[in-house]
Amino acid sequence: KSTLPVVISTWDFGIAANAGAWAVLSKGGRALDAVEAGVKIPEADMKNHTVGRAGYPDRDGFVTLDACIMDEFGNCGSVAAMEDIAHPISVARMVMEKTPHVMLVGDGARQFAIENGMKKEHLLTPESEKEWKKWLKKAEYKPVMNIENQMPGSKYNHDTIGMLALDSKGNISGACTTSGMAFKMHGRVGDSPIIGAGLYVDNEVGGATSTGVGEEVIRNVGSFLVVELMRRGYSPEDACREAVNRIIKKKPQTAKEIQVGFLAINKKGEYGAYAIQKGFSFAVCNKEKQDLLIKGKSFY
Ligand code: SD4
Repeated sequence: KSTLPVVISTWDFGIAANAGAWAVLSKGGRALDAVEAGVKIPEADMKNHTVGRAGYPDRDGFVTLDACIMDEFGNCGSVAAMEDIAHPISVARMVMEKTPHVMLVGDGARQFAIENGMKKEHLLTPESEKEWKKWLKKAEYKPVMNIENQMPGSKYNHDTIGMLALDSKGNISGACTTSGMAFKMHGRVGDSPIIGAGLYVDNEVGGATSTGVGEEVIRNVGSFLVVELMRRGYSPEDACREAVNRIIKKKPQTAKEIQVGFLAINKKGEYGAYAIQKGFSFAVCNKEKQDLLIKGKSFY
């Protein structure tokens, strides 16, 4: 349970991202502005290889980014498999606000971003390129569980950032952004830019977001499921646990080998999380404490 305003986000790099959101929320700003400002921090972080600039490329060497955003009115915008633009979350917001559409992908998303003043940049850093070349030697695609603990220079290597905020008026918005699974197939899109899978908010109920192997989240329409369970009276943690259980029940063998984590908040500011595997954490920021990190519970 938390006082308003409040912002929560996935993984320990969520602490820095929450600080960006808090700068907006603490001044009475809108949740939508807060989540955009917040997730732009890991998007810009050169040490973070799973979100935005400096993200790991796909197996053909292209950094392709996925992001989506959703506000208290149910407006949403999304970009997928977009190259050369460092802040996909801002492009997703422009899709939401400036077009009649919800989702733009690939070249069309990049073209729209550039037409709207975003800078074209080379996003593959020498460090990420080196990791990719190392990977190419075996070219074995096996998503790494809790990648943040296992990659070299580990402190800043994390997965997707999903963020949910309630502003001082009690309105909710959410954002989700990622470079997707490292060394994925070219053109692969995960759950993160898909409304209902990687992110969902409903101003009557609350919001949810996810991280981990996106395929399993898409199959179960994970974030929408979590929100609908909260609508039926589940606490945020119980709703996240039920969504995780669904994934495990459908594919028990797969579930043993992968990580998926859900994070949720309801309109009262109560929050919770649940993951398949140990190692998932989330960051919470409100008036009382700005850098709280909570270990998510897990099935295994
Ligand atoms: C995806 N959910 O593209 C994202 C990536 C992620 O751990 O969170 N990886 O499937």
